[in-house]
Amino acid sequence: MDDSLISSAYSQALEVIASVEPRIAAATRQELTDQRGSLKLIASENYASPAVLLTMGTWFSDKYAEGTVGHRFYAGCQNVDTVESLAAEHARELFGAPYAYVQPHSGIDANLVAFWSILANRVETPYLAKMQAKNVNELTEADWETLRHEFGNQRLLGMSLDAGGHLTHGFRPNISGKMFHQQQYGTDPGTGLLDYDAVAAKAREFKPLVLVAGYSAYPRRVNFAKMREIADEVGAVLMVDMAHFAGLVAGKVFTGEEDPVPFAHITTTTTHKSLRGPRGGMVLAQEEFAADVDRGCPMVLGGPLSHVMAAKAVAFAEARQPSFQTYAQKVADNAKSLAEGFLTRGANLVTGGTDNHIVLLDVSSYGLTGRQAESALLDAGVVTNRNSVPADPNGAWYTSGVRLGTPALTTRGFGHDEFDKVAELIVDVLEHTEAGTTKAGGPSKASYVLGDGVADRVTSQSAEMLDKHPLYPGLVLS
Ligand code: DSN
Repeated sequence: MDDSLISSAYSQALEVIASVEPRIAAATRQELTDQRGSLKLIASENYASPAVLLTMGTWFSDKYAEGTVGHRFYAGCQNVDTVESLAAEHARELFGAPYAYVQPHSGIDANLVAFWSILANRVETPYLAKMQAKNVNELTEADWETLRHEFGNQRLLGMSLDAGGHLTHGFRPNISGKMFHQQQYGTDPGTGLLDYDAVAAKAREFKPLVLVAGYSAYPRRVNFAKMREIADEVGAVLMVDMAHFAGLVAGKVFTGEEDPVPFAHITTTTTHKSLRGPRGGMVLAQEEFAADVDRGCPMVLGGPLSHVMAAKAVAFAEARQPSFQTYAQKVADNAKSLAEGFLTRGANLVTGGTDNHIVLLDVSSYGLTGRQAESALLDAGVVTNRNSVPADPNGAWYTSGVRLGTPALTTRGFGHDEFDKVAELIVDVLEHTEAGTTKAGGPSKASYVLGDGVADRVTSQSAEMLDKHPLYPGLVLS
């Protein structure tokens, strides 16, 4: 693509925005400057292409389109139908899925659609029979009472938050932990790895309706064939949340038993993490669940964001190119380089390494909480997020870990040497940060003291790498 086209598209768009609210145009420019000038290591972030970003900024944003393709509750949806059909078709091809639902606005929305689809599909109530007969009006008050009881009395088994699961996998403060009776499986206390026998034993005892696999902070691959065996043995539906690693599935890094799509009844994802698309969600399903998933809007979703569905189609088209497979492999290779960089410098990694895109650094050996480490790193231009480690003594707010991911900097072109250097810079910051004290002089889990000159030293060394691998290299704003 001609760089001058992108430069003029954004420059002119910013002029238009500035003519109405200059502070938003200024903040948008500043965001680009900040993203260009920092080491983005948040495992769930990436940089979408200009084509994906530009697709979101159109008049599709103005169109309501509740319903499904060809069956809308609003008139005039012919172009939205084209967009949604294309996005779903690309998604089915990309992931080899029988059915794709591209309307969810986020990962949490996608998971809600999945939960309600599973309940509607699997819970034996008069409601189900009457829904299938398409005559919901036949439901009596007694039917509704049974429905409320049955739907509210189901069990979900998911990975615990501190082992790397996600809050929507049955964590109490999330609706998933309230709408289901929930239990969690963890990881082996010695190795930090998933223990499939332990998951199976828990599933046999708990007998969940839904077994959730997938993670947002587990630095290892999962064998989804084994998870499906466990689900089948106890009669559960296997739901996989691949939000974090969808790019590694699309890019054919995770194949065979590591590819969740053939094994899961329902697979959910976001589209903006390793998949490098617009901010949004998606549900892939086996045919058996398609009709229930299709009811996502208006069941639990508001009207679809047509401009984002259009951008999903563009991103999926990009991900179907061979170059995306090269990218995805580099994401995984770079995570290994980052992990090795830490291990050779004496750092402590949960599970002792990685074989996906995540490195989970346990910062307690530096005498810091995750929150202190995250803040000190940010001072040095290294953007990360604090994260619990298994059995975290500091809980989910302060934590003892920092989660790092390679998708974003790999998009910028960082390779082995740069990620080794990133590990060196992070260790430099952590070794020169001390836990601070509270106002009363006691130990603090939040305040910290970063050594003199460390931030400047790290920032200038980062700048060399960031300059060598610019973000949106041809984009020059006038
Ligand atoms: N916020 C995403 C993450 O950082 O993993 C998932 O919720």
